[in-house]
Amino acid sequence: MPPLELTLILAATRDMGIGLNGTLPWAGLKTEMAYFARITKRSPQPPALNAVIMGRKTWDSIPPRFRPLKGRLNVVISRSTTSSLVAVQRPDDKEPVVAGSLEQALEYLERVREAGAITTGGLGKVFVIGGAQIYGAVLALRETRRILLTRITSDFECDTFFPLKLSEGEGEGGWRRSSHEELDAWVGETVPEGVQVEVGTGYEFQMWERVD
Ligand code: FOL
Repeated sequence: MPPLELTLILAATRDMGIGLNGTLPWAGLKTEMAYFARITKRSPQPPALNAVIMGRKTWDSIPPRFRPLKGRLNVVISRSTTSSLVAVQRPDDKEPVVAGSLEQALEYLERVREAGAITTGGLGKVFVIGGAQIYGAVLALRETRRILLTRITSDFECDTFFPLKLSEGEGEGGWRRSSHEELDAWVGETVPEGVQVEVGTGYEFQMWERVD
């Protein structure tokens, strides 16, 4: 089997701000949040199940009524987990799978994929949904091929930043912006193009791919 491919998904301001006080810096971007939910759920071939990997602080930031994120295999990374995940843990609708490190989370998903365990249709896409610490660790991995970035064009105060600058034109360190057609093809739907405005906040859906 080829190595697991990881896709980062995030919304960030122009200076790559992603969070403030343990939550999103903006409020009321319902259509943007609906995009996140739809894209992370959508499976290339149902009934395959996609996975979302997140850090413990991101888990805490999700409103309790929305977690685990439904229709996705939720994997939470926490150093204080008691689980060693030696066996393939069976998640349910109430509890996420908890891994003690990013490496353990990826090993777990490899086992799910090879065993075809947990999901009848197998494992679909694997998304990394934050936060900054987890993004930083994942960006260092070769398995990380693409970034679904929602570029927020308004300014917001932030205290947490995505650890890679993706500025218009060329990104830093081997990342290039894909065409809109490439974005549509990869996510499997026609994504609105150009600047979207919601509650007075502008944003644009983008995809970035590793150059090598
Ligand atoms: N990526 C993008 N594009 N936008 C985001 O807001 C975003 N947020 C996170 C990671 N990547 C992102 C992390 N934060 C929920 C809440 C916070 C969060 C991620 C997800 C959440 O509650 N999601 C529900 C939808 C809730 C709703 O419909 O309002 C879900 O089912 O996905």
